[in-house]
Amino acid sequence: MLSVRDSISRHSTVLDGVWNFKVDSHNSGFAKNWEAQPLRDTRPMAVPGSYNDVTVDADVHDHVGVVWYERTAIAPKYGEDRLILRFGSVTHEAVVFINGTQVATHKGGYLPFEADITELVKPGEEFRLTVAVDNRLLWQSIPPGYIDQNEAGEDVQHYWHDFYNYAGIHRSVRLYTRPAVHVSDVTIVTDIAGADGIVKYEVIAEGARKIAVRVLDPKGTQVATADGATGEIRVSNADFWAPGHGALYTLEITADEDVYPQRFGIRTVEIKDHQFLINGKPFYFRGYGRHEDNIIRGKGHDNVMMVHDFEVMKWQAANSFRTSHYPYAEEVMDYADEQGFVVIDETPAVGLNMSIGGGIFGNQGFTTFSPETANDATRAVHEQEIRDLIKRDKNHPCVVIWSIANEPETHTDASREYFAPLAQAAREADPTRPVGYVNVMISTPEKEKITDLFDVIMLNRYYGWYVDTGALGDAEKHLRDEIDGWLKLFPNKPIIFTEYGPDTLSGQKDYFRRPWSEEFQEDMIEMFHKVFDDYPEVVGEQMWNFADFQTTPGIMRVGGNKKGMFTRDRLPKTNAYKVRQRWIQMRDQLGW
Ligand code: GCB
Repeated sequence: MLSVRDSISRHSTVLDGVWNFKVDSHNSGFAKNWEAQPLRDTRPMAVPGSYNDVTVDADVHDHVGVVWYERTAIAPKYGEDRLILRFGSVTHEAVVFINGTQVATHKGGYLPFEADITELVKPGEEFRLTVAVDNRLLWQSIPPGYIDQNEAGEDVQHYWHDFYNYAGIHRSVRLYTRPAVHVSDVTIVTDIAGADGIVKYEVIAEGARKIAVRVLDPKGTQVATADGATGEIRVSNADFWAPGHGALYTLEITADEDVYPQRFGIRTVEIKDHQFLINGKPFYFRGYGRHEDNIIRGKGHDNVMMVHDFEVMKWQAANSFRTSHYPYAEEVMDYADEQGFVVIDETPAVGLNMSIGGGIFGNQGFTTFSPETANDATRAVHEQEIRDLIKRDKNHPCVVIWSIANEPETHTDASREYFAPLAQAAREADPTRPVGYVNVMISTPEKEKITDLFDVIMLNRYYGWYVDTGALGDAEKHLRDEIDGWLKLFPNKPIIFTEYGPDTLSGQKDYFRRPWSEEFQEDMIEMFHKVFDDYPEVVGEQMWNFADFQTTPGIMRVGGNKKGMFTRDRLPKTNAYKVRQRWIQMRDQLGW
């Protein structure tokens, strides 16, 4: 889905602010047609944001089910154009009403959706916008979960991913106008020929009589034009997008009356002899798995936090991150393009593994893939998530790998049956980028059954923490053995470590450098880095996690997951300085 962009033919307004809010305590609002009237007995709620931590009311924080948001707005003048209401994301399911009439439903908490509301409003008149938001996770949602009841008969949500189930209207809500005949999609694929860039484009604009494009360089100067819905353009002496160099061109598309500016970067991505090449040069990933997580806002997008996080990552000389474990806000992807950050873009398929729980161990008492648990319907939802993610993010030069799942079950025949069509779907949706999934510790090379379907090996490993706890000598041996095992089976696939690191309580000091201390984090991370440096096939280190983050409570978590390089308020743990030194050195040696 195209992002909202202003142009001569498109105008947008943002509907963020303080909305009315109401918890549907008995999940009976739909039956009672709450949308038909203005909501009664509401309380204020900020949009965008997760609602959970905004109030200090457990009935809001812990509610399982539906909450309602509402506001009024004035419809703008849109003449012959269409008026579109667009949500960046609503977690996890949304039903949207205008003056009581349903205009959209959407499942999946991390991708955008929109509705044409032209016929339901009148320019200059006020209308009521009501959004019912459901936070429930079930076996047929991505991520999955299930609900049972406690002794008091209340619903209890269970899920298997290690981050708090924040919910709400997480990203901006916009109203925008566009002509009835309009650009609805564009795919841009680039190549490099010497000093020139090759730009292939394909525009979809149903009903358009004439389609023309022009290419603007990063300074905004027109450098090429072409006619037609598809074409190939040569940009001579191009300014290539590269890690650390966010050079962005614009393909300005005109389809009859509509003008849509699509940004892109000219760059190539390729895997060759276990190397990961960007613009033909070996690239080494330095960075982290991250979360959209912050104090009070939960998963609500916030530009202040976004810019700050990138500043912190740059301070540390990181060059990349993974959008663990779901698609991030479009603003983040745009900013990564601009800042020249390299991104592994992940679907929300996390927690599809009944052999592990929040943390890593513990059989969950279910079979992962079965007619009653993750089944064909789950897979269809998962496939849609893959397709929709690729549709949204395909033109971002920052995205270099699609990660179709995090730590799913992959050691059974059922898992191969589940994943083979999904790997295929990702390749169909984007034949130009490498596809991978992120592998869990228990899926060792001897047991794992799906790596041959993918281009890269992405490993989350916790030697020294969940196994060999505190015993770094043993941990190192086991880590080396495992890498050797992968190389034997797949000598030509690059390996990226997408998670490693111990929980570390900021301020916990220890002469004996034991687990949970800041000293132990330094030692364990240093051991991993020493091992990585011995293997040219290891082409990336993304530690877990950029910052501490919120999880469900449990005996493995103290106020959340503490594996951050930084605290939840983004202050450095001791290890951050050490890693900074290493990464600055690497940046100086390898280029960005
Ligand atoms: C993992 C998961 C991540 C967890 C992490 C941990 O392997 O991918 O979501 O937060 O381990 O800290 O246990």
